[in-house]
Amino acid sequence: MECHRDYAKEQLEHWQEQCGRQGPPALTTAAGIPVGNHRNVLTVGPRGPLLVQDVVFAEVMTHFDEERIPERLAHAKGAGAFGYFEVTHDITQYCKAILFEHIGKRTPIAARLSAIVGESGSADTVRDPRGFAVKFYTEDGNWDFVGNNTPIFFIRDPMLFPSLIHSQKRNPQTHLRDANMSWDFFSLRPETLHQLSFVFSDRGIPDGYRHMHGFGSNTFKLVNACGKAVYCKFHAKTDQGIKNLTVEEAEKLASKDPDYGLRDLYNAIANGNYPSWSFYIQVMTFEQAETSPFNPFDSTKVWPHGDYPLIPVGKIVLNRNPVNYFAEVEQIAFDPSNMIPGIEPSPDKILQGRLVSYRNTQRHRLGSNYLQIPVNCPYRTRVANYQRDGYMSISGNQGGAPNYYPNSFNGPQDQPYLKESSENISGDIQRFNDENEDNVSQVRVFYTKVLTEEERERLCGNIAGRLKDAQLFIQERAVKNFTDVHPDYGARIQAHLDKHNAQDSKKGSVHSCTQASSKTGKS
Ligand code: HDD
Repeated sequence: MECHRDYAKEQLEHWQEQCGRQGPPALTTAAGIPVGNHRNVLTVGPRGPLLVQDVVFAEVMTHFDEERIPERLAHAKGAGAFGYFEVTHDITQYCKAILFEHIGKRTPIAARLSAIVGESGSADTVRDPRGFAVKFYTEDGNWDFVGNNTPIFFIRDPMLFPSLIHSQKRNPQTHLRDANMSWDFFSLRPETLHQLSFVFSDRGIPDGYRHMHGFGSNTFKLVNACGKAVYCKFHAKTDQGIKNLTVEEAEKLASKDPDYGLRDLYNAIANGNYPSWSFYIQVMTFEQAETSPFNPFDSTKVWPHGDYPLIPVGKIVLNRNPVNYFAEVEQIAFDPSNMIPGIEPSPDKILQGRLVSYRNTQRHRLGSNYLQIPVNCPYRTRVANYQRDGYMSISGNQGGAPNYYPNSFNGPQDQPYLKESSENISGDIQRFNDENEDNVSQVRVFYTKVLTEEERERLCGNIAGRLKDAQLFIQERAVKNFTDVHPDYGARIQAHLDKHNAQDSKKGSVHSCTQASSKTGKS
C-alpha cells in the first residue's frame, strides 16, 4: 500500500487537532515568566529607539542567533524515525547480546537514514551512498548499528577518511564541488573501485529511504554465552523491495522536491505503512578467517554469500515519526563504539578508526554530555560511573554518589563476569601499506556476473558523466583502473568520455591542462 495522504504537508493541522479544545497556552519566556507582547519591541515613542530593558526581545533574538549547531561533517542531511526490532530466529549459539535473547523479543530503536556528501539542505535524490544507522535501546545499554546502504566502503585504511570526505566536499578556494578533487583521489586509490562501481550503478540513487538495504559494512565479532567468538557481517534487507530512481527522475525531483526522501518516509509512517527490514548475519569462524583467500577485515570486500550464507535474525520496523526533528534527529548521535556485551570489534582497520572518531565529533557537535540528551540516553538501563560535570549536565550529575574509584561508599563496581572475548594477535608494529592488495577481483565479479548488460551500460555512462569534468590526465588514470577490473569496463567508460570530450571541443570548451594528459603516474 503506497502513501495516500500527504501528512507531512498537513502537520500543523494535525498538531492543532491534537491540542483539541484546550486553546493556546500562555506565552512565557524561557524562564517561565508570562509575556504580554511578542509582536512589538519596547521603544521610546512609536519611532524608536529601542530600550535595553526589553529583555523579552533580548531573549528572542539571542536564542535565535544561537539556533544552529554544527551540521554533521558527513551525513548532514537525513531522515529519522522510531520503532522496534523483533527477534524472529535464534542466534544465541553465536551471540549473547541481550536483544537477541529469545524469539519474539522486541527492543525499541531509533533510525537515521542519510546521504553522505551534501549539506543539511541538499537534495535527497543525489547519487551518493546512503547512511543506515540504527540505535537499539537495550537493557544492557545502547547498541549503535552505524551502516550504509552498501556492503563495502571506499577505503580500507581510516587514515584516508578525512581526505576521502574532503575530496568529495567543497573546494577550499572556490567553495564548489570539484570533479578534479573527487576523481584525483578516487583514481589515486584503486581500492575505491568496488564502492564506486556500486555507487555509479542503479543502486546509487535509491527511491527514498524505504527501498534500500542497510549493511554494517564493517566486520564485527559476535560472542556467545560460553565466550566463543566468531566474526560477523550485519545485513538489513528492505521488505519494500529495492527501488531506484533513474538519473532523469532523480534530477527532476532534486529541483521539484529536494526533500523527497524525508517526505516519503514521514508520509509512509504517518499513513500506517510502516517500513521494515529483515535483519541477517553472516558468520565466519576464526579458522575460516585464517585461511580465507581474501582479507575478511578489508572493508572494500564482501563475504561471498555462497561461502557465508545469510542467517536470519529478526525484523527492524519503523512505526513512529519524530515528534520534533531537532530534538530527536538532529541531536541523535551514533557511535559504532557503542557495542553491548556479545558484540565486539574485529581487527577491521576502518572499524577500529571509527571507534575513536564518532564520540569526538558528537562532543564537538553536541557537547560533552551529549549522551544525556533524551534521544541518546540509554534509558532502559541506569548509567552509573565516575564521569561528572561538563557543560549541560542535565540529569542530576549522579547526585551524591562517589566520583572516584575505588571507593568504600557504594560507588558502582566492576562486573567481572563481563570479559571481552580473548583473541591471540601478534605481528610487527608498522604503518602497513595495503594500497596494492587485490583491488579488482570482487569488482570484476560485480561487473561481469552481478550486473546485466543494460546495467553495465548505465554504470559506464554514469561514471563518464561525472569523470568528464576532471582533467584529462585524471580521466586517463581512472580509466586505466577500470580497465584493470575488466577491459570492457575501461573501454566503455572511455567511449562515453570520448563522446563527451568531442562535444566539449565542438563547443570550444578546452579541457585545461591537455599537456598534463601525460601525467598518468601518481603524484
Ligand atoms: Fe562514518 C557519520 C556510516 C566510515 C567517521 N558514518 C556516519 C553516519 C553513518 C556512517 C551512517 C551517520 C550517522 C547519523 O545518521 O548521524 N561511516 C559509516 C560507514 C563507514 C564509515 C558504514 C564504513 C564502513 N566514518 C567512517 C570512517 C570514519 C567515519 C572510516 C572516520 C575514521 N562518520 C564519521 C564521522 C561522522 C560519521 C565523522 C560524521 C557525522 C557523525 O559521525 O555523526 O564521525
